[in-house]
Amino acid sequence: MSQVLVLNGPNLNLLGTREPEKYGSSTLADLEATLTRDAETLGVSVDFYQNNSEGALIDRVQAAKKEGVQIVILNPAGYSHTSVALRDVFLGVDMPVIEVHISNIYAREAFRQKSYVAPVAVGQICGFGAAGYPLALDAIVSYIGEKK
Ligand code: CA2
Repeated sequence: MSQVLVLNGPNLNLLGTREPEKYGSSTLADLEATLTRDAETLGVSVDFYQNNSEGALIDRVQAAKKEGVQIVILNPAGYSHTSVALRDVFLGVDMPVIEVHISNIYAREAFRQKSYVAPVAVGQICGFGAAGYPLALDAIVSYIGEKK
């Protein structure tokens, strides 16, 4: 069974508690429950990790490679716009990544319109709210199928 890791960056543990106009009213736990159900239907295994620290996120990707995870769904949050190191780990361990943003980063401040991860990602989904994560899971199933 294909293994997928869903990785969420800084402050996404606050989902559903503040700024619902930007990030919706679903909590991270709601989102993970939805993805767990979807993964069962799609026949993939899904694991979750959220951390507010750059190094912890990088360590989790390196560990995922050793665990046999095939692909990561990543919302790098604020690190999207700053972190060369979080981009480099995907190249370093040769792990495909799909980037997700809840909001449309291209319709927001100029500093959010550049993502360091985007050029090394298989693709990016943004602007569809929390629904972007299940969309990414669907996309992954096709992507993994095509790679077989
Ligand atoms: O739209 C996205 O998914 C973002 O990655 C969210 C980040 C932001 O820095 C990116 O530019 C776009 C912010 C995550 C903060 O999440 C919160 C959620 C609820 C309440 C407060 C913060």
